[in-house]
Amino acid sequence: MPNEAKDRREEERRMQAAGRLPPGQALTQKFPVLHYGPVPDIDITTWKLRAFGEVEEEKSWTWEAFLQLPTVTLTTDIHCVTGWSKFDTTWEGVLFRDFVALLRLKPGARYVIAHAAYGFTANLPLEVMLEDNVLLAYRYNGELLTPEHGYPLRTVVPQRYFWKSAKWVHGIEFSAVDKPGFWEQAGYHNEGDPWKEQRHQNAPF
Ligand SMILES: Nc1nc2c(c(=O)[nH]1)N[C@H]1C(S)=C(S)[C@@H](COP(=O)(O)O)O[C@H]1N2
Ligand SMILES: [Mo]
Repeated sequence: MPNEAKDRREEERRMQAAGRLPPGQALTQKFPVLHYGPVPDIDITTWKLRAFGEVEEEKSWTWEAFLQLPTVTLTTDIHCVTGWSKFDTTWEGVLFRDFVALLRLKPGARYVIAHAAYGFTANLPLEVMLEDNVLLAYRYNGELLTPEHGYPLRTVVPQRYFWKSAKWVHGIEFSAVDKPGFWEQAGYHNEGDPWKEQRHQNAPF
């Protein structure tokens, strides 16, 4: 085995032991691109982000308006269900929690459904989305997202497998009932916690 691969395996064992690399994951230095279907060609002049569902009043933001919102930058690890993890990815965007503070949620709001290009959706409980590291992200390493990685806007939910981080987001729905998203309907686990290895629907845990 070449030294590089050996070093990586060693690093993975250490990171697993240290509780940083979730079970069954391997480290990558690259930034793989993964999604179903083509990369959408988004016209930023007509793009809007719309918040709807269990809100007292629907709101929407043009790209210009969205850029006015206060942002945070955070560096976090991401974990894809296909088995790669990437450490120390740096994202800038609006903290989802701060975004929610701009709305008046109805008391029944319990789930968040991110709506993206071509009808793609990803669902999560509101309480997960309100954790302190969930972003509506539009910069990666200081640059606007590339089209493949979700330009103009994606969710970033580091504590779940990366399929829950929807690219090309244009709608945030608050819902009283859960609505399994695209990958969840395709057989992936509804919660998708990498620390519990919740990969597939029929996982024994
Ligand atoms: N709109 C949309 N977002 C998506 C997907 C998709 O198919 N469509 N795939 C998800 C999956 S399975 C993964 S692993 C991540 C990959 O993000 P990346 O291409 O930026 O690495 O995007 C997620 N977001
Ligand atoms: Mo994925």
